[in-house]
Amino acid sequence: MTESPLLVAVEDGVATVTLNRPERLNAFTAALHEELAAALERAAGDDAIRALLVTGSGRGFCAGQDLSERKPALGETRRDLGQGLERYYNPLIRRLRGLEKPVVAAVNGVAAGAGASLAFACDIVIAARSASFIEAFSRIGLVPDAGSTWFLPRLAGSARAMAMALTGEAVSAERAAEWGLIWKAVPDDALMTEARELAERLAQGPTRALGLIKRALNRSASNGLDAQLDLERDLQREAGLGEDYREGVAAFLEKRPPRFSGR
Ligand code: LHQ
Repeated sequence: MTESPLLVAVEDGVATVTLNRPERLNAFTAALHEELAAALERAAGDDAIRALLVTGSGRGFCAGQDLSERKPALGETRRDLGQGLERYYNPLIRRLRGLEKPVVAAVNGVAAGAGASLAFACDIVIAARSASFIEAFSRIGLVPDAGSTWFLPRLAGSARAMAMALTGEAVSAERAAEWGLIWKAVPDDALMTEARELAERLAQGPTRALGLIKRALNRSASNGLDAQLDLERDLQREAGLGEDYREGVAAFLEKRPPRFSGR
């Protein structure tokens, strides 16, 4: 039996999603995309899942599109790569950003091409010190996709974004953290423990409020201050009606840790 390209395990409110094509550094195939889309749909609809942890098996995180699947056929002069983006990558990035639950990426090794985009689309990225981020697209005559041209300048600034995209040079995990591309770089052997602890902590948090925080920060990328102030008012109204707000305040006043239900 062939192994599934995606492993999903749900424990303590965390769905751990492991890209599982280690012999190809977890490069994306159509089958991997289909399984990832199903896992994200499930995570969105299942109240028992309150945080996601995305990682890769083996020595890589994700090497982007599996190039052997997209190789132009002999004699073929044109191939519409936009179709693959429309069908798989763009919905993936939209699903991750739109999922109103925290998504942690544990980048265990190289994240290249759309694999780097995948990491940048997650909410909190922790990387092993030996990991690296490569905007590999220009190396093969392509343009950064799956959100990279949106994420990079916002996370690292336009000078770094432009140099990464034009040169395709690898950026180490530590430099990525210095630049603000990711949350932090940790020793390789601490990666999974740290990432799991973080995901578990988030899964015990006020899930509804965490989802609204995510929505607010995502919208701030395109909103002016006035629109953002209005949005904060609306979201705070919503959060203030939640059970978790009542519990948070009660726990504070009673000097005890809160027990959030996620509602
Ligand atoms: C791979 C891959 C891979 C297949 C490693 N495919 N086998 C594109 C087109 C269409 C529509 C939508 O959007 C996209 C988005 C994209 O993502 S384009 C960018 C695609 N990705 C790349 O160009 C990266 C290609 N990979 C690499 O440059 C290197 O593998 C990196 C720098 C990631 C890692 O280098 P090494 O650590 O030296 O590993 P390696 O190259 O030896 O790779 C290990 C194996 O994995 C190797 O197979 P082999 O049979 O020789 O052991 C590679 O061929 C295979 N592999 N990436 N994307």
